[in-house]
Formats: sequence, structure tokens, C-alpha cells
Amino acid sequence: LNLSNLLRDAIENHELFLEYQPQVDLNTGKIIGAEALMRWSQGDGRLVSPAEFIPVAEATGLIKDLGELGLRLSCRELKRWIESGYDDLSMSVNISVPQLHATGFVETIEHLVNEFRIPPSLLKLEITESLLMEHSEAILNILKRLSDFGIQLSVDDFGTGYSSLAYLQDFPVNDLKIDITFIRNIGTEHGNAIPSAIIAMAHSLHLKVVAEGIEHNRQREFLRSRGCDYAQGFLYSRPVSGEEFLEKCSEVN
Ligand code: G
Ligand code: G
Ligand code: MN
Ligand code: NA
Repeated sequence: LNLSNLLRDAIENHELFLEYQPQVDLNTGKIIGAEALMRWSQGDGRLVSPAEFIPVAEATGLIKDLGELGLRLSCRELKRWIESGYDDLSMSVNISVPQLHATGFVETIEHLVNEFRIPPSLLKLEITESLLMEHSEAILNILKRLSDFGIQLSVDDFGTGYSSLAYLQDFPVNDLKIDITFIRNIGTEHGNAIPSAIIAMAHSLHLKVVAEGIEHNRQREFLRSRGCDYAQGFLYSRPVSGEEFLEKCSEVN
């Protein structure tokens, strides 16, 4: 019984679901959307981390089905939020590199947006720096088609890869997510320099900045002082169910 077979069954047995971690406007404190994070609750109730099962899905080709499931659940939930009266919350979905390369990716996105009748601008795809580093025409083409369709694009884990600064101007991305490792170092001797530089650079390229993994008030205050746009982290909320997410919106927004 290897993880790959278990995962295949898990997709069919509906053991996979999403949690939503709120993203907050650093100035107003209002919730502007959420990042969808996949969860696997096995038959016996044991939780397996996506850090464990996503790489398995990528290696075995299951990522296409798993990715489509994640996108479908995200769009369905986003539709729910709109119907609950929150018509400007964004939904960020993590996309892995082989998923984006698989045939029909753009068509799948277009199909889901049309099926659920959601504004494409509310759907945000998180791609990693390494994808931009490939700097291939095929990827540029896919990202342009998504962008032309109105989908937002976000660079996840920004700053952890090789420098993709030169490529940023060529890709139609909307925002950068400063990686958690840099947020952790805020307040240490040299720890403020990198987040400050990323924010300044992003703004001069007209990109928005999301800081992820905020756990402490001093991190929030520092990022706010530097003009960072959005924040995500345990200080605000852990990833929660769709219902809990809407409850939080009704408290804060
Ligand atoms: O939620 P944490 O929640 O533990 O996520 C661990 C890792 O799994 C992160 O790198 C996150 O981006 C990734 N991840 C979570 N959900 C998904 C998903 O639906 N698709 C992909 N490709 N990665 C995901
Ligand atoms: O790779 P990606 O950025 O998608 O990963 C998101 C991961 O970050 C998820 O595992 C999520 O649970 C985790 N996360 C979100 N907020 C915090 C936080 O404040 N602290 C820590 N340690 N992890 C966080
Ligand atoms: Mn992410
Ligand atoms: Na990240």
C-alpha cells in the first residue's frame, strides 16, 4: 500500500477537502480573500499534509486530477461566498509546475469560471518562482492566456529561488508573496532589509505584495510601516473551513 495508491482512492472517496486561510488588508484589517489549502483526512481520521502528498501526486501524474479537484472545490466555494453577499473576496489557489504544463490547463480554468459563473478577476493562481525561472515561451503563453481571460497571478514563496527579478517584467503577474522565511527574520540584525527591498521593488513594478506567515504584532507593524499591501498568517487566522471563513468575514468586514 503505497501513498500513490492511497491518494488515488482518496480522490474517489472524497477524503480531500480545502481549508481557507484569510488574507487581510494591512491598512484596514479587512479580509480581502483567502488562500485555499488542500487537506487529506484518511479513513481513520489521520491528516496527511499536502507537503507530503502533493509531491507524490506530481511524481505519479495524479496531480492533474488532484489539481482539477482543488480548482473545482475552490470555484464552488468562491461562488458560495458571492451568493452569501461577499462579491469581492478573492480565492488564491496553489498551482504546481507539472499541473500547469499538463494539456488543457487553461481550458479547465475557463470551463470552471464559466460553469460556476464567477468573475475571473476573483480567482488568483499562485505559481512558484521556479516556474518563471524556466522562462519558456510555452509558459509565458499559458500565463498570458490566463491573464487575458482575467485571472490574477501571484508569485508564491518569492525570494527563495534564484533571482527572477529580470523576468518579473516579462510575465503578467499581479502580486508577489514574500516567503515566510523572510517574515520570520524581521527584527533580527539584517532581517528587515530583504522584505523592505521586495516591497519597494514590487511597488515600482506596480505589483501588490502579500506577506505570508505573519505570527507576531511586530512583524505586522514593520510590514505596515513599509507599505506592504496584504497579510496572511496565524496572527490573523489559521486555515479554517468555508463556514468559519464566512463567520470571520461577518465579524471583521
Ligand atoms: O498548508 P500547508 O498548508 O501545510 O501547505 C503545505 C504546502 O502544500 C504548501 O507549499 C502549499 O503551497 C502546498 N499546497 C497546499 N494546497 C495545495 C494545492 O491545492 N495544490 C498545490 N499544488 N499545492 C498545495
Ligand atoms: O507554499 P505556500 O506558501 O503555499 O504554503 C503555505 C503554508 O504556510 C501552509 O502550510 C500554511 O499552513 C502555512 N502557514 C500559513 N500561515 C502561517 C504562519 O503564520 N506560520 C507558519 N509557520 N505557517 C503558516
Ligand atoms: Mn501558497
Ligand atoms: Na509560500
